[in-house]
Amino acid sequence: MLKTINTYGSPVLRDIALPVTSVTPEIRQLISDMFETMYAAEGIGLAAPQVGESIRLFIIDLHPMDAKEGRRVFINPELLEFSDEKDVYDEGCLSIPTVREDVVRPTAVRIKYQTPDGEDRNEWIDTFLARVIQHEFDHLEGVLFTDRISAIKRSLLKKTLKKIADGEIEVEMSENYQL
Ligand code: GNR
Ligand code: NI
Repeated sequence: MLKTINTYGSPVLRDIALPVTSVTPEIRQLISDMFETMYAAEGIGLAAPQVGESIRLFIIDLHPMDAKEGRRVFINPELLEFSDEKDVYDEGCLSIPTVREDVVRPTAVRIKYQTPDGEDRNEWIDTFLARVIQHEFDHLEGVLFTDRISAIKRSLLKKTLKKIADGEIEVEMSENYQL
């Protein structure tokens, strides 16, 4: 089932999400719904708070067109270490439609998380995945990428952000997507 993506101004995007205590059938259904929703919205990542569930879980698929292998699920993630090296990328967010801005972040991170099968993983990630992981992790802390740009750039975006908050700019959903 497709979920509605909450946009800028929705209070749930500012909440600190709660840990997932066990992977119940409801959580498995949520994960499945999140993939469906993410593909329909043509995103490469989605955090549970974006679909109204304030729990510590996000999904990523950097290559949605390349079948199922790219699907990643991160439950109760912790970012344990960051590279000193940083880079810049023009980020977007499904919850902030039409807005893209350069965000500086560490190039690599160490992430500890659980899989849906209850396994603990600990990985050093030094590819573009590290960028998306940090963006998604921020959602679990109530942080949006627009919080990480300069005050000047943010003030230039103020009108657009207000329009999004007022429901005048909506998330585009693709009409014919493939699961
Ligand atoms: O689809 C998305 N693209 C993206 C590009 C650069 C950095 C992060 C992202 S994640 C975003 C989907 C989204 O809003 N996830 O929370
Ligand atoms: Ni986002």
